[in-house]
Amino acid sequence: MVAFITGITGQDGYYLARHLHQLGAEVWGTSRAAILPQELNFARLVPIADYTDQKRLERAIAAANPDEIYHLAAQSSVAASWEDPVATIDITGLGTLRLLEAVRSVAPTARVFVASSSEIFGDPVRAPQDEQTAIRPTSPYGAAKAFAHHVAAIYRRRYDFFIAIGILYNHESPRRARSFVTQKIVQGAVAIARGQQAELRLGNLDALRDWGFAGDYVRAMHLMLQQPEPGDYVVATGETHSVRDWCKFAFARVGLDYREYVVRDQQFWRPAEAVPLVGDPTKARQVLGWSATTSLSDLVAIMVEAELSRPL
Ligand code: NAP
Ligand code: G4F
Repeated sequence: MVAFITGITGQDGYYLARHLHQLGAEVWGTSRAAILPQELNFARLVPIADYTDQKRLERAIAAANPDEIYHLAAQSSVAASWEDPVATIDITGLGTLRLLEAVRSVAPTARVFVASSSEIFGDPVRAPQDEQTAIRPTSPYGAAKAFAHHVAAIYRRRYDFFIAIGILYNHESPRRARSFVTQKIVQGAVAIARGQQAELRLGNLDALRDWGFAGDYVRAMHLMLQQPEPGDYVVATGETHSVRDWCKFAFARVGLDYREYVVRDQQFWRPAEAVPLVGDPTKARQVLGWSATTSLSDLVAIMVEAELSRPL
């Protein structure tokens, strides 16, 4: 089996590539980087300097001739999407359409996974959300993912392609970038415990999310492409936690009380969510036999331990 991953050096690309490799797949992956990290040395790198270059993508997919394509490449930060909404729509939204057009040209029989997001629900009408919840995004990133989600469903219907859509809720790991709140808290707590930092400035501590472990979520992506029919799946834990819970767990893990170090900063504040983003993963459990296996406290422990053992 040949798998082609866009965004292989991202958090999910890393875990997915390793998972597929363990399952015996030949793995190809795109990146703007010139080399892959050592841990991905089994994979074939497809350097892509510019994700708007559709012909380059077509040539790469044609060369790999993949059975499965996982489309992960995106500008994936909600906060950054407010800084550069046009680039976000281009890469995250139109980038998905370019990928689907490349599939139509050179790999119409490949099975395709498209990464959608719980951000498509924006300020949702109800919690938990499922595959039928109304799509009404509230950020440029959410709008870009809503476009990607719709166009993937349209291509599935119009061309009868096997396209699975994962409505992914927040998932984290030691590979998470610091621009996301979980890694910011973990790295902040460790730096404070080491005396390298005095305080940690955060936005809304009461923001509620459904946080899982990336290693669990990539298993769901693969399972979606092994089904007899393509479909949409919410991938989530079904549990709600706050940013404050992350602070509590992460600081406790290094022997500190977060209340002495965390400072509220308007700069990182987003509008409060009336209804929390939390997913109902019933369909994934029933159809894919998938469920999240890592609790929030275990996830925090994995990330704190990884941070403590990173070379200084
Ligand atoms: P990530 O760590 O940000 O990785 C995405 C990769 O896309 C990057 O490593 C980057 O690879 C590539 N990319 C291409 N164009 C880019 C651009 N203009 N700016 C920044 N990166 C660009 O994301 P992830 O957490 O692995 O998420 C994988 C997919 O799932 C994404 O589509 C994301 O939107 C979606 N998703 C993630 C979550 C989550 O909680 N992690 C939840 C819902 C949905 P190179 O730098 O190597 O080119
Ligand atoms: O970690 P975050 O930046 O992730 P966010 O915005 O939920 O987006 C992530 O999950 C989405 C799925 O729902 C993905 F589609 C997306 O690609 C990405 O992976 O923020 C989480 C929460 C927010 O409510 C934010 O307001 O944390 C709150 N927060 C509080 N203080 C902060 C901070 N977020 C960041 N980044 N930095 C802060 O200082």
